Amino acid sequence: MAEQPSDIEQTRVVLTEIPGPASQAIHARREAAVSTGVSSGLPVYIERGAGAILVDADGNQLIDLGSGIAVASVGHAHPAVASAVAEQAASFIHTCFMVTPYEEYVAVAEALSELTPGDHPKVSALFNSGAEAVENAVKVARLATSRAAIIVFENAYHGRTNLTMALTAKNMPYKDRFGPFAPEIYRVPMSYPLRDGLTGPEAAARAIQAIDTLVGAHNVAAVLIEPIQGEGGFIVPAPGFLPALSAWSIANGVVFIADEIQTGFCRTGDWFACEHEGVIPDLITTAKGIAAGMPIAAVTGRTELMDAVHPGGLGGTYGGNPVAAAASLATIKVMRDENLADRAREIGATITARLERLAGDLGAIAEVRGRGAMIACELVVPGTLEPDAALAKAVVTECGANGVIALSCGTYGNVLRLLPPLVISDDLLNDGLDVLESALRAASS
Ligand code: PLZ
Repeated sequence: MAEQPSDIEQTRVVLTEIPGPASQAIHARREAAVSTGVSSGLPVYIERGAGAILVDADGNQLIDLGSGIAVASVGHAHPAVASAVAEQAASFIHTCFMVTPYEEYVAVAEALSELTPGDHPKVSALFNSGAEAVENAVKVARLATSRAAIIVFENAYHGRTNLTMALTAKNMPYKDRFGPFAPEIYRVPMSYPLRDGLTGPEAAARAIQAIDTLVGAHNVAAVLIEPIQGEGGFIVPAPGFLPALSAWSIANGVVFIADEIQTGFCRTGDWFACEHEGVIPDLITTAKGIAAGMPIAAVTGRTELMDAVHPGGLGGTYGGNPVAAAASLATIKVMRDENLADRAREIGATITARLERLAGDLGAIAEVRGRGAMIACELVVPGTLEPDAALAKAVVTECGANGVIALSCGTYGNVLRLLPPLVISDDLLNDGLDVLESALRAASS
């Protein structure tokens, strides 16, 4: 199938109020049909997309600075991914790998062995969502070590299933009244340079002391950590924190699991965020950017850990579905061919420079942080470190009204985060940032 260039121009176009009348009409139907338990940040109903532009039901062209939460890294409806999906769907859609396997699954596992950090023998198992990958990494670590305790961190986000709710830190909206939660999960302090002022080794010593005191190293199956925390506020641990935890894990027979579901696949300017400090995880969980929006996730790790599991111990009906696997292979090829890790660094440099200039003018920006095309600013009441969630919310709303999709995050909801598609042009990025900047200036004045 030929790769059709899209007819959607990479420019922002605002034709109506946002959400416009067509979106509002669909929204009225939604209110009668969809649970209010599922909410949408910006209820514009999307009809088409290309690159970094989403087109809504009213014909508005929105700049996507969120990539559907770090998923559409190669851009929306990339022609190579779209044709891989169409070709695979026309060929066969499903067999269940546990019933009759197919090559695409194997090829994704091969790519993961090659791309993930470390040149030790590795194998993968494929799943449908990030949460499912995290659950399975925990299963593998517990079985391989015959230990139960899992160490997680303040501000962590690992999913919404029962086990992953227990692993996730924040109560609202993820956990409130959904318990009881899974046992043997222990939360220890994270390195959060803005708020703890500690060096990486100091913060690691604090976390390790908590583990030794509260749990005992010999009871610990795994340390599970996002190398840069995503939902928790784009918190970049101080240099040395991750290497110290990794070294402690090795010394104590503890499985070090990097949750790279949000940070992986070129987002931070490397294939994986762990690479930045040369950390080699025993197991790594991936999803999101791996397949540009088709649901697929993976656990990749040391063969001796992964293969400790009895045959049939891991699986699921759809895990590594052929269409999603074909999308993943096409996505990885685009990332390689278009050198998107380097592009992520350029995007990060542009965003950081602009936000830092703005931080010079606005006391509300306590810190600009992140890596590659995963950049955030933390908003506070000027002159304090008191989180200002209302300001973050006002800015996101104002961006939406002007045709820019921006996201907030953070345990305190006070962090504005930028995760643009890595194929965004400089012009479009700067237009989006102009809107964001005006919104921030207006809302904080
Ligand atoms: N681990 C590090 O970022 C998903 C969730 C949004 P799933 N983050 C976005 C929301 O409110 O549900 C995520 C992540 C990290 C695990 C997950 C979970 O991935 O594919 O959403 O299950």
